[in-house]
Amino acid sequence: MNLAISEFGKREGKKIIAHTISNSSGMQITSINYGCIITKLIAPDRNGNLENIVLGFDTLEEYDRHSPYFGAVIGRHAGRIAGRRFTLDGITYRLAKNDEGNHLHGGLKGFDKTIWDVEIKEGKDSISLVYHFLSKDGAEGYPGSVDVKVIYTLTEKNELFFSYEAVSDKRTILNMTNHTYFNLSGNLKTTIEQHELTLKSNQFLTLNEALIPTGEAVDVEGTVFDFRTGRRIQDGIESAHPQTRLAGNGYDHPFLLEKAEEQILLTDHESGRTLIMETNQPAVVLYTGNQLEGNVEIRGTKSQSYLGLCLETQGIPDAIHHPQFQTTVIEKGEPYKSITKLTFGTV
Ligand code: FUC
Repeated sequence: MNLAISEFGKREGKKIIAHTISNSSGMQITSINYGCIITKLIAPDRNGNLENIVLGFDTLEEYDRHSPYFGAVIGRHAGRIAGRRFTLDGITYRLAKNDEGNHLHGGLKGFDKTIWDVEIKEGKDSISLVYHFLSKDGAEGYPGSVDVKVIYTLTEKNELFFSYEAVSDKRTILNMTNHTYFNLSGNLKTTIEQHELTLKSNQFLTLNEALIPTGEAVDVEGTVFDFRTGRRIQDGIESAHPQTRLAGNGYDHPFLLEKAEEQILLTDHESGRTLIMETNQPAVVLYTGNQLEGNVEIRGTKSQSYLGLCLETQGIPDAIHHPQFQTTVIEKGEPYKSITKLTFGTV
């Protein structure tokens, strides 16, 4: 295992540092202590070619101008919160407004726009980056001071762990995830339309016009939301299903995950790259980059819809308004722990 450190830029008078961890197969992750953003992830294809498989930039300015959360950690609460308010223990909290009348991905200065402390931990066959920061009581409108850690670990076995640990000094809501856009073709050779996804999920959550869960969980059976035996992303893009149409011709939906091994499998048959994801979280939001078109160059490639897809393992978005779903409330002093293991391979 190897670690390289470089300066990425400056923010709020502080140096932003990029750490690059690599293993002996050539797998490599670069992340910065601004938003815990994963700027680059390099993995071998079936012939051993090492290429980048995520959307990212090489400067902070590009992240400021063009990034719909590329590679960033999301918090305090992933997804949209309806009406940007919620009531907990009789108190109504008003959250920052950053998505029409709603609150999205933690607000105006969410965890994705925060400068984090960083420490390096070296294991026998792994290296971890431990990012830490204290989100103050009232930040973006949320109650409780929350002490947060995000840990990225790369191992010799081409595994990457995303772990999130937190503890609050008040009862509050918390739902963290990572917003990496994957494109397994390598160096953005193609869009993700031909990527095949397999999900151990029997139900998905329908969305309203504002892309917020309606509260209804629907069986995937007989729909383009049925990924249980594998399905190309293209099916949902071309589908006339009102839910994929509403999401901008694609997916932007939470899927409820079964408790099982290999819950998520993404395959690019062209390059042979595969990604397996396993999580302790109840859901994954599949976002297929439906809004990625724009006059933006991403490391020399013009951005377009479906250039990358996100697999955001997390709790249920807007769960605070839907008591029938698993809660995202955390108790005072109770440790929050979310973990997702990503394993990269080839076929
Ligand atoms: C995703 C989606 C959104 C949004 C954004 C950039 O997670 O749920 O609709 O466009 O992030």
